[in-house]
Amino acid sequence: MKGITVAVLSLLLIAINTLSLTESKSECKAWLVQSIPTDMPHLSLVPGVLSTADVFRWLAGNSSQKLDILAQYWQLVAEPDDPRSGDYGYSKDDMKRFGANEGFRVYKALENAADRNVSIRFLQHSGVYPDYTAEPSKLASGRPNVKNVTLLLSEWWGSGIVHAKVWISNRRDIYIGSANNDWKSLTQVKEVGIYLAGCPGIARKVEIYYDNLWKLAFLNVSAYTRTIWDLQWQITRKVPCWSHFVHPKERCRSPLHSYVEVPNVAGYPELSDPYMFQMPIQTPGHNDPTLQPQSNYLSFAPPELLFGKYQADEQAWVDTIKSVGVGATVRINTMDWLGQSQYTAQTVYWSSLSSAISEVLFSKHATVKILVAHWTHYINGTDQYLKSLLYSNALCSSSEYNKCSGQIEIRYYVVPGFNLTGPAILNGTQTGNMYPSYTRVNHGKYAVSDVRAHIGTSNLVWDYFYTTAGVSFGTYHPAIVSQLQKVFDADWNSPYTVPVEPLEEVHVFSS
Ligand SMILES: *[C@@H]1O[C@H](CO)[C@@H](O)[C@H](O)[C@H]1NC(C)=O
Ligand SMILES: *[C@@H]1O[C@H](CO)[C@@H](O)[C@H](O)[C@H]1NC(C)=O
Ligand SMILES: *[C@@H]1O[C@H](CO)[C@@H](O)[C@H](O)[C@H]1NC(C)=O
Ligand SMILES: *[C@@H]1O[C@H](CO)[C@@H](O)[C@H](O)[C@H]1NC(C)=O
Ligand SMILES: *[C@@H]1O[C@H](CO)[C@@H](O)[C@H](O)[C@H]1NC(C)=O
Ligand SMILES: *[C@@H]1O[C@H](CO)[C@@H](O)[C@H](O)[C@H]1NC(C)=O
Ligand SMILES: CC(=O)N[C@H]1CO[C@H](CO)[C@@H](O)[C@@H]1O
Repeated sequence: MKGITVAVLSLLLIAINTLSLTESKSECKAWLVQSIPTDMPHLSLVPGVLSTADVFRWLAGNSSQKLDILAQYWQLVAEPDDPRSGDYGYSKDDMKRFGANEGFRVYKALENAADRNVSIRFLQHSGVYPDYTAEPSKLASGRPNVKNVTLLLSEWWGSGIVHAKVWISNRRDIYIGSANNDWKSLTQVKEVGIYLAGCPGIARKVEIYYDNLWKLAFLNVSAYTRTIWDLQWQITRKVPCWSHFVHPKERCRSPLHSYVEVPNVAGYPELSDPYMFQMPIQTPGHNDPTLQPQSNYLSFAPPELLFGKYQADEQAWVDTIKSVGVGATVRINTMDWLGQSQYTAQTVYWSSLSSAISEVLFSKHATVKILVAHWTHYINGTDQYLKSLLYSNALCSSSEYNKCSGQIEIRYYVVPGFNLTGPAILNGTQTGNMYPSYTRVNHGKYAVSDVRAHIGTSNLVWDYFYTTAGVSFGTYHPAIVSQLQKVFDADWNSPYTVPVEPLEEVHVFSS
């Protein structure tokens, strides 16, 4: 058993060395990518950031051999004439003003790639009402070069979905970020991602994760899942039988690529040395004249889909927070924030990120700025968790023994028009809505310290790290770090944010 582990590890090391050699000769380029909702005239634009619609069109347009897409759902083509749609009842002029044509153009670029005989794979969750998987099915229909698969992670983890948004073209060009394959994600929702062009070494690694998900879709779920007592999270839940949450004696052999074993430990502990790839990346959107090789990483969720020595997505977020220098600032942007689970049968209490934030507040005097979305589908309970986090400011200055001068600041991001969303006509009646359903929201998921940038696909809620498919790219590249800080600051300093107020302090023993 030990011999096998050592052999696997040395193979891994050889693979890692080969990767860094080939990659250092390559011309890997990275750009930050955003979608900015219409009608936000007071948001200052950061130069050199690409638009999601352009990047999606280019990824499809430049694809000549292979195109792999991971999506939660598809709604690239707007449906203002479908009474079941959240787009219903808006006029052609309205749709044009909303930018719906950008989604249509991405769909056409995919259709063209399909017609060029590019080998295409679409893997998605079941999609959303009313279209579900209509778009990928239509693209696959009658085209043997296009494969589409629906993967329901709830069958594997009890709850959870495919939530990663990833495009890989020609095994070298990649998008990772928050944007769905939805016209609204291009012009009505605030999104942040990264476009990596000419980066075969990174693409190959993301493709392994893609292949793992593809494989899951064809395995016999009942043969490969167990219901277990999860020692770490203190709930009973369903997991793949190779999960490290399953006692080693009952664990099955993983049909996927293997991941480092940590004996005598339940679950997936933090790795002291997660795999980082050292390589130079050009940043044409924000020039870094030095072009030194920097440390970069990928991280994945849920942990049962990890391979090699990659870290779990939760660790990559925690390590990004903890990467902050003494007296420096961490910026965190998310749609949802909860210190617990959202969709599990039993509720998990989850303090991983808030603990990391309070730790750097105390020990490093860090400033932590957090932007959370406030919109139509805002989750109840968010405000209480944010206030509980803000209470660390009171703890920080609670005693004369404390040498703590950090500061947590939290703001809601309120996209104007968020409370006037929905179909224009419902049951034959004008609703007075100004924008279609599921629009006008800050949906990006990233963190950036003074030294490290992390761009992900997951909301900051337990489920996204333990039952839901998510991918992040992270880097210590100074140009990417500084440009991502600028993207955050443009939002933070805009008129579209509102401070979250701390709880009133209650003095109990005032003698
Ligand atoms: C290919 O990508 C480049 C940017 O990387 C872009 O300028 C070009 O328009 C794309 N080509 C097509 C056909 O989409
Ligand atoms: C499409 O590609 C496949 C495999 O790459 C090839 O076998 C097939 O002949 C191609 N079809 C056309 C119409 O070019
Ligand atoms: C799936 O696995 C279950 C449990 O091992 C078994 O009973 C069933 O026959 C399998 N189904 C298929 C299609 O192989
Ligand atoms: C959230 O709280 C509001 C106000 O108390 C209530 O109207 C709404 O139904 C709640 N939403 C959910 C999903 O529980
Ligand atoms: C929508 O929200 C804005 C800003 O919070 C508020 O001023 C306005 O009154 C709200 N409108 C409706 C219809 O609720
Ligand atoms: C619209 O009509 C349907 C069927 O007639 C009904 O079930 C539904 O509740 C109505 N919705 C609203 C918002 O009135
Ligand atoms: C899983 C899934 O969505 N499959 C669809 C793929 O596309 C074909 C059309 O070619 C549909 O028939 C499938 O239902």
